[in-house]
Amino acid sequence: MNNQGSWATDEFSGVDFGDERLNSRLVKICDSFSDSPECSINQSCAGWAATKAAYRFFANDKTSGKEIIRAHRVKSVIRAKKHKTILAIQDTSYMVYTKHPATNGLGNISVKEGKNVKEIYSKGLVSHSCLAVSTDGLPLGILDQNTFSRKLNSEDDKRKKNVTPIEDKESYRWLEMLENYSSLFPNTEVVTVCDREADMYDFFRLSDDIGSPVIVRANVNRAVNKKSRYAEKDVLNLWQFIGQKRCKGTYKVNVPMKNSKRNGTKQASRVATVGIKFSDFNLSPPRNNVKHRTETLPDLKMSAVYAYEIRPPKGVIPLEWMLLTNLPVKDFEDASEKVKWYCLRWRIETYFKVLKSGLKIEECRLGDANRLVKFIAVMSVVAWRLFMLTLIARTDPETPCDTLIDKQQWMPLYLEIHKNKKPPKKAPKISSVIRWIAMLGGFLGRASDGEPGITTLWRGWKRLYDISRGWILAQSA
Ligand SMILES: [Mn+2]
Repeated sequence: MNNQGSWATDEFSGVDFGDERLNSRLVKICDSFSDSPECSINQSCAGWAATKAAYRFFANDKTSGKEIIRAHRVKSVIRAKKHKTILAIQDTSYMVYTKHPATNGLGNISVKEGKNVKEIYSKGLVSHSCLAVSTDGLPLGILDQNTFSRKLNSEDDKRKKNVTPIEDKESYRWLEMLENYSSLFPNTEVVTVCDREADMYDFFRLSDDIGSPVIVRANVNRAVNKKSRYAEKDVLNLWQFIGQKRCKGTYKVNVPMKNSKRNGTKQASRVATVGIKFSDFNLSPPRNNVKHRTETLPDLKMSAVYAYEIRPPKGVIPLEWMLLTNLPVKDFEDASEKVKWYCLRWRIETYFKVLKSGLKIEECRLGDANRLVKFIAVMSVVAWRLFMLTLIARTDPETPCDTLIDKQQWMPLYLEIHKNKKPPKKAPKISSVIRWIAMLGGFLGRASDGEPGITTLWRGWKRLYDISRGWILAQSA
């Protein structure tokens, strides 16, 4: 497709690999991938020359995943600036490439054993990303990405686990990323949201030190409000301490459908009512933190917000979150806002789903881990864009669609849905267009159907691609 004025031209206007041809190749690759999501490089790039150029791009030493993400981040920061508060959601995804034994440089990753996973160790890459999301749920872009091959810990490393400073551990990735993006937004409040893996004293301390707040789901039932770093009598653990507080009100949470192929769990979507308790508390440094040897580690003033499902339906795992934050939690309104923001953490899970089940990045054969890292960076931006388009219909429904998608897409889409009624001169609004795309994917749009899901939309996008290609061919005939 014609690259002039394409979204990728704009998104990567600041990219600099030190070679103009590589810069424009990135735009071409991005456009072809977003025109035909879920296809291999060979299918996406029209013709042999373009395919060869794409392979050369990923193999070139001058190109890097870091530069791809950096250029995209500049635009993400501009998008974020329009918001008073944004959420920076960090999470790790494991890209499994076990099916491609010929790929060089992959590390070992462990995958939880489940119904369909027999082998616990697989070959693949670890990708830690930060997705910026507005407080009404619109994905604004990737703020940072760190994709790497994991070295399997030796027995020796395992023994030293407790004496290794955080800077030398893999979990340092959470801190490093927080530090990297926190200074980019002078006038926007950035709240970092993480799951239980980030429940680490060092993470909270860094957050305090640099003044960049976090919300993290608690993993450790630590003793709270201690007076010293040593064992104490009569101290309460976090869950006991918060459990004693009174419920200050209830809040409704939309729990998405759970359908995990990996361990075979299935759960329908539901609206859960959660009770909310909260309190301030002092978080003490863990006794075994190696930094005790060289410095005095402070207690941290934190708040805990506890959300627990009231009357969960039979057979479901009740929702239960203990959230830790260094943002002020003075009343029920503050507390429920933190729960609302934590719910938006699901965005990054869905985003990874777009990347893996939608764009099928685990099927790419580039033969080398370094090339895959760059490929994952490009696809991450393509996935962000598709994900943003499907959600903007909910946050900014009135936006004219032509500010976001090509005429070559919405025109044939209109004709397909309206059975060749003449298309309007003015571009329809984005919420209608997204609904039509969902209908191509099998969405019936009845009152009881609610919002179309990401899988339905995905099927729709793929069909739209074919329809649009046919339409362009017919126009040029
Ligand atoms: Mn995680």
